[in-house]
Amino acid sequence: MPMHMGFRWYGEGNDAIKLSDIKQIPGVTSIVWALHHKMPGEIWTEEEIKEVMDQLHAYGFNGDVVESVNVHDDIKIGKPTRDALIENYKQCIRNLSKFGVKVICYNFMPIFDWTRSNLFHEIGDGSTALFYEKGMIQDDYNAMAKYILDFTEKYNMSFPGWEPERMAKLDQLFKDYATVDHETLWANLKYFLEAIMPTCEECDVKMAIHMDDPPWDIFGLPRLLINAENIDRFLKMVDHPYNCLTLCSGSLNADPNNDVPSIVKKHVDRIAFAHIRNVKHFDNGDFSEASHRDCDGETQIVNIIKAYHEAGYEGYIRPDHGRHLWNEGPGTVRPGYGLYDRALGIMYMLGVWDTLDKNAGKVTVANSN
Ligand code: DNO
Repeated sequence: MPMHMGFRWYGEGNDAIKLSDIKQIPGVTSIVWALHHKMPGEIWTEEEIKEVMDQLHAYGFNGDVVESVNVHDDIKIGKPTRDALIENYKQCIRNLSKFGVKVICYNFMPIFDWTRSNLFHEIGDGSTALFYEKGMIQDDYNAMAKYILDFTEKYNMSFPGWEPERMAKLDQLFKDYATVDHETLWANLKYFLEAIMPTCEECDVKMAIHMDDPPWDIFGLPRLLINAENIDRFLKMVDHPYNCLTLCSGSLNADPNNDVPSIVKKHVDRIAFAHIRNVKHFDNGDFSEASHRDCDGETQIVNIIKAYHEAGYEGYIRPDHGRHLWNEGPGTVRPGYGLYDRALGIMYMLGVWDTLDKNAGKVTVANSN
C-alpha cells in the first residue's frame, strides 16, 4: 500500500473548490476536512459528521483525515475547566471513529495558529503567495490580528484558528496565558495527551500534532513543536503509537536550520500525516511560500519525498499551501488553498514518487478514487 494522497477541502458552501474539481487531480484518494463552524471544545455530532462523509463518499473519496479538531485554550492554559473539555474531545474522537476517521490533525499553539504578514504577496511572476515579514510580527499582536480579521470580514470567510469570537477576546487571552511558559505548556500538552490516548487506542484514531508555524515564539507566547530536539521530546514524553506527528515541512523549514529529511527518516513510524510545502528565505529573516519545485525554495522537497519513499511510508500526505495562480486572488480563493498550485504540487510529488518506484523496480499502482 503506498502513501495516501490528500487534498484539504473546507466544505460545501465554504470552499470555492468543488469535490468534482478535486476528482480530476490524479492520485487523490483522501479529502482532508473539518467541521469549520464548530468552536474549540464543542462536540461534533454524528449527524454532522455523516453529512460530510456522505458527500465525500459520493465522489469515491475517503474522509480518513480531519484537520483540525482544535483544542480549547483552557486545555492549553491548564484551567480547571479542562477536564470537561477533554471529555468533549474524547467524544469527538469516538464520533469521528464511527465514520472511519483514522487521523486527527491538531495543534497546541497558544492563541494563534499559522501567522503571516501578507496573504497575497507578489512573488514576481504574476502569482502571489503567503509571506512572513519578520519586522511586522514583533510586538503588536492587535495589528497583526486586525490585518487577518479585516481580510476575513471583507471577504466573508473565516480561518480555522482565527475564530472572530476568540479574537474578540485577544487581550483577555493574552492575560490568561501570562503564566504559561514553555514548561507549563509542555505539562499541559502531556496532561491532554495522556487523558485521550486510551480513547484513541480504543477507537483506532491517531492524534497527529501539527508543527508550530512559524517555529519560534511569537508575541511572547511559547511554541513547542519547533525543531528536531523538541519533536524528540514530544514523542518520548507520551511514547504511545497513537501519539503522532503532522510533519509540516514548510512550518519547520521557516527556520532554515531544521533539516526535514532527517526528521522524516528518524520518526517515520510516528508520522501519521505529512504536509509538503516549500519555503524561500531572505537574508533578513523574512520568508515567502514557494512552488513545490525543489529549486524554488530551500526545504529540500525531493529529499523529503525520497525519505518517505525509502521508508515505505503508508500514511497520509497532502500538498500544503500553494501560490495563487491565474485568476485566483483575494475573494476568489482561500489564502494558500487555491486549486491550481496545489494540483501542480501533487503532480510534482507524484512525479518524484513514481520515478523512485521505477528506479526501485516497483510497479506504481494507480489509486482507485
Ligand atoms: C495552515 C494549516 C494549519 C493547520 C493547523 C492544525 O494552513 O496547516 O492551520 O491546519 O495548525 O491544527
